[in-house]
Amino acid sequence: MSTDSDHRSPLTPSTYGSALTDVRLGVQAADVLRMNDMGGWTKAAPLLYPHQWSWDSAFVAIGWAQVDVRRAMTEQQRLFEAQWANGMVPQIVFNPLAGPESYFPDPARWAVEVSPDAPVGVAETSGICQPPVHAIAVARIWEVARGTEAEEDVRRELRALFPKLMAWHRYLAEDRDPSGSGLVTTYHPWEGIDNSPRWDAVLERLEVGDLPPYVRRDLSHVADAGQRPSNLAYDRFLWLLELLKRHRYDDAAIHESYPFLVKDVFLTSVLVMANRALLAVADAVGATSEARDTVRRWIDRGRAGIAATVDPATGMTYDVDMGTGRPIEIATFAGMCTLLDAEAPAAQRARALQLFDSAEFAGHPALRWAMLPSTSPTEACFDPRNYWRGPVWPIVNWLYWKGLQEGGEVERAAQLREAALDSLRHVGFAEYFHPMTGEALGSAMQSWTAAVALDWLAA
Ligand code: 9WN
Repeated sequence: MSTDSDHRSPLTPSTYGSALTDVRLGVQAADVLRMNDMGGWTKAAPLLYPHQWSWDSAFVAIGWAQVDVRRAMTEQQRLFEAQWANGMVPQIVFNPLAGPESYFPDPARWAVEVSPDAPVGVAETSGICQPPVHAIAVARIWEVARGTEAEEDVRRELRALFPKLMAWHRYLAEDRDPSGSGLVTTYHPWEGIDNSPRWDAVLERLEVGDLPPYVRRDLSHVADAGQRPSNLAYDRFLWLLELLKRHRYDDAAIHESYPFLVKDVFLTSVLVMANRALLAVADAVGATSEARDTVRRWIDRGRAGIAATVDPATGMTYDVDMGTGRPIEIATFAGMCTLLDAEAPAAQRARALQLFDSAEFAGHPALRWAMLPSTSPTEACFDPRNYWRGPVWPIVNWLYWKGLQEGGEVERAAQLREAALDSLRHVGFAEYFHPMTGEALGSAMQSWTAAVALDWLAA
């Protein structure tokens, strides 16, 4: 039976025009990855971030998968070469060719050799970690490689990576949660969401001691300091680094006495999502049933932990400040974490989606695109140009898009993808952007922004 749409030309001027725009966007995104490619690993950004960052490299691998699937695997292999003996994948693997002036804090300031777990003779790293997007990336690489001539090569490499991913998730599920609460503890704002107001109260309690002098390197690479954390925030970040070093980066000692311990709902939800992805990787490599059971246990524990953080009044998932035992009641993108877990109870997901689309978040009437801002425009501390205190971060929206899609909210996911692609066509591959005006902020040519553009285009 023929329908109207059968008679419509697939190349009407408008569809042809937007297809061309998307081809251009894809070519430009791939160029950003190539430009930041250091041969096996990718700089997070050309100047501001001249090293390999952990969760950046996972997103970057997702982008590479659309350009060269083998190169995507190499990105993750290189990162995991610097994995610590306790399973931790470090936040930064330093570029040996970049001088000490290229970024601060540098390896000397981290001095991770005080820990018996730090890798020796492989690479210099920092002493903390970031959200575990890696298994999500690797599962995506596998999806792309299947049915292509690269399939068996990728499967072989997955076999080698699988135990490392297990060790990484074990580290988060156990060493970062010694009480078995289901919630992963974060130790430092640099574990992903640097100057988010989620950390303000904890940081304000901090008494900064005798801090060795330092020079910030970040401010010379952005248009104005108002887009980056304040000097006071930097002092506090660096004081925490000193304390972690005094604890020799030992998780048990850190959990015992350390002033920045937060049960982090976002980190935990990414781990649940990553564990679900790890089950798909387990299928590809023929993992043991014991390994699968372990992963399922981690998922159940994480899901229960997240459910316990839902605030009955607002429906938001709130982090828990271990210093006070109290929830951190700030409206940020982390409040709808339930959406990252496709198998969370339907009623919980429905409530989170309502919140996502409400005027507090993506439904705020002043937003240029219906995307999730890092902090709600209704919060007093909302600052639309400052880093994690208001701007939109495309990678965060990618994670929510994925959570919506996996959870079967396919139409909503498609709308989010459309909004995101439109924002990228206008803003380019900025690190983050102003939610109301679309002003590009932070670094230009940010690798992970280009990477999610490539994945969205392919979706
Ligand atoms: C510190 C690299 C990283 C991201 C973080 C983002 C920012 C670094 C910084 O850049 O943090 O890790 O110097 O501000 O907050 O999420 O991984 O892109």
